[in-house]
Amino acid sequence: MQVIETLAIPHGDAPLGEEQQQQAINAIENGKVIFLPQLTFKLTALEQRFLSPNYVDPKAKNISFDIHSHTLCGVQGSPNDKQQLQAMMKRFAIQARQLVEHLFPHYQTALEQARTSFRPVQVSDRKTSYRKDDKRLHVDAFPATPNQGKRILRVFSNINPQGEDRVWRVGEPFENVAKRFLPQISNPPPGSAKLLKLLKITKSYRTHYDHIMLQIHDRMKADETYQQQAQQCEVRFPPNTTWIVQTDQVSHAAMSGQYLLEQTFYLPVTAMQDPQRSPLRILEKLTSRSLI
Ligand SMILES: O=C(O)CCC(=O)C(=O)O
Ligand SMILES: [Fe+2]
Repeated sequence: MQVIETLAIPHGDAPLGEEQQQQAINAIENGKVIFLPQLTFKLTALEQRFLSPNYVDPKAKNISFDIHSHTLCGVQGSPNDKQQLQAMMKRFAIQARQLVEHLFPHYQTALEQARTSFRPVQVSDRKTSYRKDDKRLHVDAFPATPNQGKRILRVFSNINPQGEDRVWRVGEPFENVAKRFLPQISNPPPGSAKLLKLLKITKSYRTHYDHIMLQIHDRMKADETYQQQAQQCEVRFPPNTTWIVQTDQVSHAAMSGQYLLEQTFYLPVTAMQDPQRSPLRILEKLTSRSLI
């Protein structure tokens, strides 16, 4: 199975032909990684100093930025450092948005821009619990931020200055993952979603869809046999390249690499060219019930 779709576009704002736009939307909705080998995010001379793990709060694994509230989290440094880091991440956020709007004009009005992250910590050195360990194959699901069926679309740029690739493994199609793990998943205890919301453990209501996606995420990561034996392939993203993935659908694991910028978007399923390809509709088909 081919997991990568390579698109030769030199700039995020270069006009795309109808054919290239169709290629992009088909690839992303079919669960492929869109790889843009020519698309580079450039740091200014002053920003080069941020290519160090020293600006991330040791308790956080990355620095995150919210373009709506203009807040930076997980950062340590002088007010000047923080201001420049924020400017760098904002620039990436704006470029990522332009890129996605150019590639997928169909999504433009429905896209919601979520967090931007800068990941300056070497992935292979990171020690965490299995649930938080992104070196294990998983599909994304966020415990505190239910997305209620919306798609998670992420733009990544490797900005490593030492020639180091970002190395991923990409696993089997979502429907196979779902068929494998669904039989193990039971309903949440009655009233638990309301309680989680009341106690502010979740930012919004954890729908049945969110419950299943979190369970799939956790069970994939916890299953050592699955990690080793599931169909998978290694994918390497060299420095100065960009890639786009719907990480709720594409089983992935980040094995090594340092210095990555990432932008998350949410997209309602109804904005897709073919909503039947979404994890929500696939899970609804497999469970024969409505999940949101
Ligand atoms: O940091 C990376 O390369 C990807 C980690 C991951 O699993 C994600 O961002 O969803
Ligand atoms: Fe992930």
